[in-house]
Amino acid sequence: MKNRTFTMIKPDAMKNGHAGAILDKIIKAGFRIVALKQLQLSKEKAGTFYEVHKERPFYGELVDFMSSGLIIAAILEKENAVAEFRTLIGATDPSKADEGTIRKLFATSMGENAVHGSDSDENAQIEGSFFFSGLEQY
Ligand code: FUP
Repeated sequence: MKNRTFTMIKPDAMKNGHAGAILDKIIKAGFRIVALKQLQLSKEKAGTFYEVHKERPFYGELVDFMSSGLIIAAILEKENAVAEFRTLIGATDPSKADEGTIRKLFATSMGENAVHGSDSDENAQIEGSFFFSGLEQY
C-alpha cells in the first residue's frame, strides 16, 4: 500500500546548489510529490519542529542551522515510503552513509546533512501537516 513521508532539503544543500539534483534523485527513485514549497524557517518554528531533540547537546546548533537559510519542504508518496526514503538518503552521519545515497553524495557533516526524512508513518503525518494544509496536498 502506498504511504507518505516528509522531507526537507536543508540549508547546506540549498546553498551548495544541490536542490535540483536531490529532487531528481527523489523523483527517479519513484516518489510522487504530494506537496512542495520553498521557505525559510524562523528560529521559533525550527525549535518547535525539532522539539523532540530539545534536551540533546546539538539542539541549539540544529535550530540555528535549520533557520539559517532557505529550505524546500515536501510530502512524498510511494509504497513503504518512510523506509524507502531513509534508504535513499542514507545514515544521519554522511561519513557512514552508503555509496550513492543522498547524504553520501551531498551532505557536509552530521549536523549539516543535506536532507531530512521522517522516521515513522506517525511522524510523517505530524511533520507534513506542520508545513502543509490539507488543501495543499495532491
Ligand atoms: P535523522 O532521523 O537521520 O535525520 O537523524 P536524527 O533524527 O537522529 O537527528 C536529527 C538531526 O539532528 C540530524 F539531521 C542532524 C542533527 N544531529 C546532530 O547534529 N548531531 C547528532 O549527534 C545527531 C543529530
